[in-house]
Amino acid sequence: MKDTQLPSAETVREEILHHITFSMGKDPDHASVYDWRMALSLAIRDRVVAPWFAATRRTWEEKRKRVYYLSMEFLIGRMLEDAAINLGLRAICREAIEGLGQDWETVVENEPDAALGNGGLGRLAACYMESMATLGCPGYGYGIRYEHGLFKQRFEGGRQVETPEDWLKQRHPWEFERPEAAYEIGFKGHVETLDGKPHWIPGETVLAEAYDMPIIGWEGKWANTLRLWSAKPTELFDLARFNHGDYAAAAEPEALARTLSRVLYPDDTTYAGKELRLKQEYFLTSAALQDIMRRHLASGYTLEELPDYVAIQMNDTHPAIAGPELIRILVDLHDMEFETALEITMQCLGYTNHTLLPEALERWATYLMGTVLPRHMQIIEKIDSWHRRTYPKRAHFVGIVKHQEVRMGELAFITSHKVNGVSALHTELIKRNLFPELDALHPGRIINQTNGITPRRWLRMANPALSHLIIDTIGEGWEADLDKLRTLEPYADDAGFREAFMGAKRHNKVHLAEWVHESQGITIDPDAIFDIQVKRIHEYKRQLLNILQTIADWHAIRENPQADFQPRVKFFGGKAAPGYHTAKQIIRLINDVARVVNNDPYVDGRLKIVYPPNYNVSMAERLIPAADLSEQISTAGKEASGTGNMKFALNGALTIGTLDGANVEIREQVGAENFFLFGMTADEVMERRRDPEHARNAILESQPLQDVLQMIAEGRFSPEEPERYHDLVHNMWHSDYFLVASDFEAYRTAQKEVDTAFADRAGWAKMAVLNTARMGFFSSDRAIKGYMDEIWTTRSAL
Ligand code: GPQ
Repeated sequence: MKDTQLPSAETVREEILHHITFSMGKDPDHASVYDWRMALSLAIRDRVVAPWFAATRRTWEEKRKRVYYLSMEFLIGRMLEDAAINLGLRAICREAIEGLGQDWETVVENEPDAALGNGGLGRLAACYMESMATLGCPGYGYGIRYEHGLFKQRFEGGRQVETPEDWLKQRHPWEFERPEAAYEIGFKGHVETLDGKPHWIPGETVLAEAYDMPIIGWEGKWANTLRLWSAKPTELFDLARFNHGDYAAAAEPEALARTLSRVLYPDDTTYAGKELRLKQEYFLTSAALQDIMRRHLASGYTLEELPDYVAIQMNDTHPAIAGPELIRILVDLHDMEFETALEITMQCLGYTNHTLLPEALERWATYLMGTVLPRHMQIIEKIDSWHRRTYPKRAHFVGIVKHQEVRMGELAFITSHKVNGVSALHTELIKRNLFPELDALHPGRIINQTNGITPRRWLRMANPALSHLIIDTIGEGWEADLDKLRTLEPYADDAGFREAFMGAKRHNKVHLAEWVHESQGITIDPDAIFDIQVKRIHEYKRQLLNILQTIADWHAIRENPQADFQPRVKFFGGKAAPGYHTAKQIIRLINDVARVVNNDPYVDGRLKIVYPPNYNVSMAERLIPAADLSEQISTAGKEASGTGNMKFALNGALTIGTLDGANVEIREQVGAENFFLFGMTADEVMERRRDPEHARNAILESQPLQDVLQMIAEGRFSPEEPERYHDLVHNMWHSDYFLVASDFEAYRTAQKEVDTAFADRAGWAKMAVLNTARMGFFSSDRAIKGYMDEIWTTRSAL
C-alpha cells in the first residue's frame, strides 16, 4: 500500500469515535478499554473489507484454483495489531488512539488470544494463512470455531492447574457470522442399498454454521478467508417436551450438538482415541468438503475438473477422513465409479505429516469408525483392498486396516498425490522409518517442505526495536522478501551496528525484566544471559535436561562462590496436557527448583529461574525478542521440525541445540560457528538405545549428574515431601527413553561454551547479527511457495 493511500491519524480517530458511538453505543467519556479496543478493531476491520472482497471477486472472475487448508488447529493469537501492521496502519492507529487519551499497549493487550491450537502445528497453520494472503495464493483455511480454546494454566504450589479458556465471552470483532452457509453433518445410523446403490442414513445430524475471518496479507494486497465451523442443532428444541414442562429434556438436542465445537482437545502430539474427537474431525472435514463442492459446482465446473480448481491440504491426519468423504460424495451423491472417484480424490489431496512419535499416529478402532461413520468404514475397506490389489508386491506389509484399527497415516498417504515432511531430516526419517514400504511403492510421493514462520508477526510486529534498526540500515522490503536480510551480513563487522543491534536487544530485555518484575515479583538483571525454553512440556523436548543442568550450575556456584560465572536467567514457558503425568511432574520440579534457587542468598542473583504461567502466542511475542539463548534440545529424531527455533534465531538469539528437526537446517544457514551444537545424532540415539544399561552408565560417568539426581531424590527442592520426585529419578536411572543422561555432559559443555562466548560481547554480537541476517530461508513465504509449486500447482494472483 502506497503511503499516499493511507488515511491520516485524524481520519482514523474520527472512525474510532464513530464506532464508539454507533457500534459500541457508548459516550466516549464512559468508554472502557474494551470499548476502545473494539472501536479500533472495527475501524481497522473496515479497511480490510475492500481488499477482501476484491480478492474474492478476482478469484471467481479469473477462474483461479483455490487452496483449502484443513486443520483442527489455528493458533492465531491476537489479531488487531497484526492487521494494522499488514495494512501499514500501526503508527497511524497508535497516534489516533493516543490522541483519544488511550494507551496503545493497554488497548492492544486487552484483546484475548485466539488460542484455537496447542502448539507448533496450530501456529504453523496461522503463519501459512498469513503467507498465502501475502503471496496472493487464493485460498481458504477451514477449522473449528471452538467455544473454548486451549485451557489457561495457573500454578498452585508449583503444580499446573487448568481452567477453561473463554475467548468468546466478549464480542469477537474479526468474525462474520454466515447463517446462510450451513451444512448438515451426519453421524452413525446405517447403510441401505437402494437401486443397487449404497445409501447412508445417519442416525444423528448437526448443523455446521460458518464464521468467516478475513486474513489480510502484507501491504493489504490480498486477503483470504479463515472459515471456522460452529455446531448448531438441526432442530432447536423439542417443543412437545417443552410444552409438557420437561425443559431440560427439551433443550437436549441443542446441548448435544453444541458439544461438538465446545472445546479444543488439549493434547499435543498424542492421540486419545475418543469418540468426540473423531466426530469433531469428521464435522470439520464434511463441512469443508460440502462447502468446496458447492463452490465448485456453482462455478459451473464438472466433477472431473475438480483437481484443476481444488487443492486440499490435510494438516496432519486429523482431517484424513477427507479421502473417504470426497469419494462418498462423488460415488454416492454423484454416481461416479469408485476408481475414478479415488483418482480425482488423490489428485486433490495432499497430506502433511508432523510427527514420527508412535503415540501421535491416529489409529481408530474399526468398531468405532464403523459405528460413527458406517459408510466411510466401507469406503476405507474398499480403498484398502484396491491398494492391496493394485500393489500386490508388498501387500503383506502395507495396509490401512490392520489389527482391527484404521491407520489414518496410511489412509492419508494412499489418498494423497503428495505427502510431505516438515524438515529435511524429518522427511528422511518418514521415508526410512515411518512409511518405507509405501515409499517404495510410490516413489516421489514423499517430499519435503521445511516449515517457516511469518516475518511480519515474528519480527516486524513482535520486535519494533530491531525492525526499526533493520529499516534504518537496509531499508524496507525484507518483510516480504526475507532473503534481503543477507544485506545485513557486512554490518556484523561494523562495531557501531553491533552496538545498535545489542542496544535493541537490551531494550527488549529491559522491557521483559519490567514485566517479570510486575507479573512475577522477581527481579532480574537485564545484563544477564536470557536463556529461554518455551514450548509444550514433553519428555522428548527435554525440559528435564535443562532443569537438571540448571541445578548443576546452582550447585557449582555454591561449591565455588568465587568462580567467574556469567549471570543467567533461565526462562521456561509451556503447558502440559492435563493427563500427562510426567510432564506435570517436570513443571512442578522446575517451580520447586526456582523457589530454592531464587531465594538462595549464596547465589546472589547470578542465577534466576522464571516460569511465567500460561505461555501463549502473546507471551512468545514478549519473550522471543528478548532472548540471548534459544534452547532447542530435543532428543535427536523426535522433533519433526520446530518453529520456535526459527523465531528465536530470526530475532538474534543464538541456539543451543541438537541435530534435530529444522535445527539442522538453521545451523547450515547461520553457520556452524554461530550455533552451539551438542548431543547425539538421530542414528546415534537409535544405536545407544540398544544398550539396556545406557542410562545407568551415563549417570555413573557424570559426577555432576549423580549429585543433581541425589539432591532431587533427597528432597532438596521438596523438603515438605522428600519423595516427591522418586519416580522421576528412578526413571532416570532405569529407563531414560529420551536419553537425558546420555546427553547431559555434552549439554553442560556446550553451556560452558555459551558462557565463554557471552563474555566476549563483540564476538557474541557478531554471531547474533549473523543469525538474523541468515534466516531468510525460514520465512513461511518460502515454504508456501514450495507448497504452491510442488503440491498445489497453483499460481499467485498478484
Ligand atoms: N506438532 Cl503431530 C504439533 O504441534 N502437534 C501435533 O499434534 C503434531 C506435531 C508439531 C511438531 O511437534 C513440531 O516439530 C513441528 O514444528 C510443528 O508440528 C509444525 O510442523
